[in-house]
Amino acid sequence: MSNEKKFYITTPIFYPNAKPHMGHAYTVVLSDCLARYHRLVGDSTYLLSGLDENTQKMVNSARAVGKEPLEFLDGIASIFKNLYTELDISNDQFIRTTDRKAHWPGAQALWQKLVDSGDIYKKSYEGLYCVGHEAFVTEKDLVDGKCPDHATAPEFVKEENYFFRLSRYAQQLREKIASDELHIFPQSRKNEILSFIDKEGLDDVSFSRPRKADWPKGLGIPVPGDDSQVMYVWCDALSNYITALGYGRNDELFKTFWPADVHVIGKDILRFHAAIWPGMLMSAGLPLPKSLMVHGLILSGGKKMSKTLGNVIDSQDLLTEYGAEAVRYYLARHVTPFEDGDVTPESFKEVYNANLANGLGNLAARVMKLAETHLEKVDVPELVELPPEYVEAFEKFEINRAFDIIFSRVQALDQMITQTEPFKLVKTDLEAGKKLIADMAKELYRIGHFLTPFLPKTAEKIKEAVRTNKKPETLFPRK
Ligand code: ME8
Repeated sequence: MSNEKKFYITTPIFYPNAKPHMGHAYTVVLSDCLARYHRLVGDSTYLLSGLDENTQKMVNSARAVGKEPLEFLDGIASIFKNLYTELDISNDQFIRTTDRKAHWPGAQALWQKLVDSGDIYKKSYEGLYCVGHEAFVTEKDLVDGKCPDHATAPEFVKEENYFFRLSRYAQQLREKIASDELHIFPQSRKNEILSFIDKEGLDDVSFSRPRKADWPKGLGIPVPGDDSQVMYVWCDALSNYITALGYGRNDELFKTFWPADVHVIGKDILRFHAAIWPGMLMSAGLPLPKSLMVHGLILSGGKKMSKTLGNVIDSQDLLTEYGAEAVRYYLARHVTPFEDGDVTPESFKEVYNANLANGLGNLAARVMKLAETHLEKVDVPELVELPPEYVEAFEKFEINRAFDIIFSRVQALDQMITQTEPFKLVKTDLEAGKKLIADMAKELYRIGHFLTPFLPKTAEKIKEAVRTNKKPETLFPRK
């Protein structure tokens, strides 16, 4: 099925100031489903994820537990990596922005391009810095003097910084977004950023901070030519999308995979990705990403689930209780990607029992029990064509819809068994009964195939069961 196409997909690089939670699991599961889908259709696919490490938040968290920042980072990084392994995330690379070999040369090369374009200048600046956002905020962003997202008061900062001339690119960028050259999904987020540009324009951005005396060596990328300054964390972080491909050091992957086909992000970081990042790329004369998939936020008690707010649901608890496939199932199908949604342990259990234990798992057992009893073998289809509406849903990043399409086939097959009663038919018309059962087993095989992007292990077990004509072990025990 190979068609020589490439697909480069990225997740945000996360702040390692605490353990990952369901929100992070959500982004990486959606990204992984997309990556696995593109591998399924034969695209040469690259999935990147990682950590955004040169941050004040992380230093504060490390010190709060009495650890050295770099040591603290290694601990959190291994927790993230374990989560990815458990969730079966097929990332090709895990980039860390403290990585001086993989990340720093590219970030500095990109900075130099911005300098060469005349887009970096020095100015003294005073403003309010929200450590939670790792960004300057203004009075009008605050409620009762506090950042409403982080429930903390910003710090007043007065310093001399390098600035990036983002304002220069506002109009050009507006056109690229309006024309979908940079395609923002969903439409509502595209409108949001367009109206932001129209109302407020794009201000130049503070792009460096004075090096903090209490930061350890090895944290913070020095500004080329000025060691007293480190790159602003968002400038450093956004560049990961190209440094990971070897930009500025060994271009091979970069040439193959850039521009990104999609950056998957949460709506909280839309402006950084829809304004600052494309601005940097334009300044450097590099192609823009083709699209942004901007998903909603997972809420807990009606508020954004966040480490800073302390209302997280630990993905580990659900993983231990239900397993990775169930967590992937819930996140990919039952959280609507483009809206916010509350996740509760109760709803998790309900859909698990209804759709996995009693639904898919039970169906596979029923069909394969019939096949094993009445057939010698099943001729599995050699080439399984993907339903066009499933392909279309993936192309629009409507991952839950693609998943629903497969589950409607699960239901249809279930109904077919109930209506046609093949276990009775084999008694009255053996050949017709066997033909019916073989058709059902083939449909089960196709369902297995279509499930590959979402539930890779279950998909393989189902296909294997049909291939070997054997009822599989219980796929999803009732809880
Ligand atoms: O913003 N629901 O890192 P971060 C859904 N380092 N997704 C959520 C979520 C929630 N409640 N909470 C977090 C940063 N996420 C920067 C990014 S990229 C160059 C730098 C997911 O650790 C979602 O993808 O705060 C969100 O955009 C991202 O984590 C923010 O992660």
